[in-house]
Amino acid sequence: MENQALIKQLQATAVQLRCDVLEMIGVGKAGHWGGSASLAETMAVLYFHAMRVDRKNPKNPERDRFLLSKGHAALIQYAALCELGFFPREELQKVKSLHGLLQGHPDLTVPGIEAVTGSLGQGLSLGVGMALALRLDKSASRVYVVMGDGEQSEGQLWEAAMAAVNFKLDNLTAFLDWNKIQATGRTADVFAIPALDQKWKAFGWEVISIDGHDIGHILAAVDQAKAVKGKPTLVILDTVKGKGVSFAENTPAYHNGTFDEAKYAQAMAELEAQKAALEAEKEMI
Ligand SMILES: Cc1ncc(C[n+]2csc(CCOP(=O)(O)OP(=O)(O)O)c2C)c(N)n1
Repeated sequence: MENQALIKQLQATAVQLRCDVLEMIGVGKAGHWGGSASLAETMAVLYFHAMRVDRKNPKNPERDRFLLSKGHAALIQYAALCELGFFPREELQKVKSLHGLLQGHPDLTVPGIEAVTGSLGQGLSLGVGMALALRLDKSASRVYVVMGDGEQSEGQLWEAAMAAVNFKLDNLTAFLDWNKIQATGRTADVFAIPALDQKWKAFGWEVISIDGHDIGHILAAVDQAKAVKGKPTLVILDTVKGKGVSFAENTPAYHNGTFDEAKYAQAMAELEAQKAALEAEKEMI
């Protein structure tokens, strides 16, 4: 597909994923809008273009592995898996309910989920193990791990960062959703870790810093990471927490916030307007 058309299509997918997340949160129930919305473009690129996934056989050995280390943002992963047909759309209405398939954090009962995640700091360790196993199996599959910036204060993560370099895991690509806000406030105020890019470089990783809402940048970074030999790659995504809904952007309250009826209607209207604008642009290509 011509690049411009692909970019437009993935932009529209990202907006659709945000709509699905908002629908899952609904009115009057708390849900992780902020850290889900900041990831929409990355999830669109990974799930709808870059990764090999198989909805009919989710455990296909040739699939790429995806781990959402910041598992509290599960809603954006559920949205992607649902749009790809891994489970019926009705499940989105039952999210976080007692007999629903989809719970607050990724769980192995959900088709397409590789591991239970959400206890922050652990996903990269899982990714290292999977990448090592795939290499032993001489598999061409790759491992993708998404971490948060608040999550960077977890010590286990840095142990995994060293192990990945020690084992020269060039089949591992990690993403850092640098949205600058964590659960209780600005990451810089809660637990400051300056110069993250330099820290990862010093640990021996290839580091690529990009605009995390620019589909073209994300596509290029994924390809660039595949070409790196002998070491893992970290893509730092400069993102806006809550992206796509004006009043929720850059607002710690929407880390795990609630939408009342009016706010929900406004949020959905903003997303629908973005969808319509993208549709109109698509016709001009
Ligand atoms: C080990 C652990 N400690 C605390 C929490 C509670 N918690 C859930 S989300 C969160 C903040 C995460 O911030 P960040 O990694 O920046 O995620 P994002 O802002 O992208 O949603 C915390 C502390 C947790 N899930 N796991």
